[in-house]
Amino acid sequence: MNDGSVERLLDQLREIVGAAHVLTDADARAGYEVDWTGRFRGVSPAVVRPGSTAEVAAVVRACGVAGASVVTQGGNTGLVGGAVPAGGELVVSTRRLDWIGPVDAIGAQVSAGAGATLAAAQAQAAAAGLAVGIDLGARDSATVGGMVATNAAGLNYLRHGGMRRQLVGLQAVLANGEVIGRLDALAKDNTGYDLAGLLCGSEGTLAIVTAVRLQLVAPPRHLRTALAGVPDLRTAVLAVASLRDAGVVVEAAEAFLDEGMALVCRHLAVERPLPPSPAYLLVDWDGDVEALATTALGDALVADDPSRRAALWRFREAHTEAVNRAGVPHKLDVSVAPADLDALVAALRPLVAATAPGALLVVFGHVADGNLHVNVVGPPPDDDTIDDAILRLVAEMGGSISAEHGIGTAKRRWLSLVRPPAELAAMRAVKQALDPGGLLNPSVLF
Ligand code: 2HG
Ligand code: ZN
Repeated sequence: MNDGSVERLLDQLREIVGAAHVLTDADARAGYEVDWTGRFRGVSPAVVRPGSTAEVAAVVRACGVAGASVVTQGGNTGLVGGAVPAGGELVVSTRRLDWIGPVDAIGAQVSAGAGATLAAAQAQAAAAGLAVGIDLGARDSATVGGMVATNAAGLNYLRHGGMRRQLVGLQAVLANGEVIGRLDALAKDNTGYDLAGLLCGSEGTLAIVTAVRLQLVAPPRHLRTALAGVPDLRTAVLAVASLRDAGVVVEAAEAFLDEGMALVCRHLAVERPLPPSPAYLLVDWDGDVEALATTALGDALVADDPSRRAALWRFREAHTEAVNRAGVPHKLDVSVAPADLDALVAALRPLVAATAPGALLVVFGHVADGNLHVNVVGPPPDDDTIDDAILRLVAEMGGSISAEHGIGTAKRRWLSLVRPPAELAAMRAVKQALDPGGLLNPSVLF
């Protein structure tokens, strides 16, 4: 687009959303042009902040006519560069779509605008004696629309699944400006293609999600947390399996390694809570403390009140910020069969030592899901040699190159490692059918 047509488009967008919600000033745009880690950046002609689904539709129509592509951004907590204007796109921010409806206590459901944060949805559910089945560290910023668009997973995946499982319905704007979807309380609907399920995890490439309707869950009654040292990740996986086999409701099972514990303790300026151990398991379960006797966990620290539980969780949740403090991280969010986790860690250490000598390797994640967050700090942000080596290793082990964060712009190069040509062709055909002009998140996924 030349300068004149950009100016004409921006004038139209000001008409639609109001001049105050079209940000063109470099300072105002800055926070939308870089991701949370600082690794992924772009420059956008403007950030547009629509206040309703109708405004989103009008924005998309105007951009379509002008041939200006857009990237949709919620809380900008994604970790694969999928919400920054990598190709100079216009940013459509959903943050003003932050309404939350009343909880439907009979159906245990709630509707919310795409820009409502997870924390706000959690608070609304809690006030009605219910809970959102998903929780994640970025809860105060992550938006429910972004979480649907990326099919976010988080800490309770083993218990309640990912965002697709919570989704009753949604409302979305297609690339042609049409609004599709439903937000009603219908528990069952099997009338053809599941478009909500398709848009969930499509990373903004097929439509802009403007509202969601979520299934809520009963909150745990006696939530307890244990933190224990373990010799390896297999021991952690087996402990979770024995809890499950004993009928204990496991709500979360997270693991991290000693390098991560040391880094987090330095970052938080606190003492180690336990004697050093090769690995640690943090487990949440709903039930009494005797449940732990079914496992081989030794001297576990156990907490059952919110503040002591939060103190134990801090050692796990602070990993992301502690890593960021150390430098701009390369984040590889991978999964393998839970039985292969130790083999993956054993292969990672020499691989990183050889490929990125002197780099800091921090590994943690959702151990029951076989999902490790491999963080490497040291190589320059735009050098993806280490990413390539790790993703190839994981693919050779039959794993996934993205367990939960998605492909974004960060992993496009490697998608063909895990998705065969026929599947990639089917995905492209869907993209072509719904967004033939390549208007929506053109830098993402393919
Ligand atoms: C988590 O599980 C998030 O904490 C972030 O998925 C992971 O920082 C990371 O690599
Ligand atoms: Zn995670």
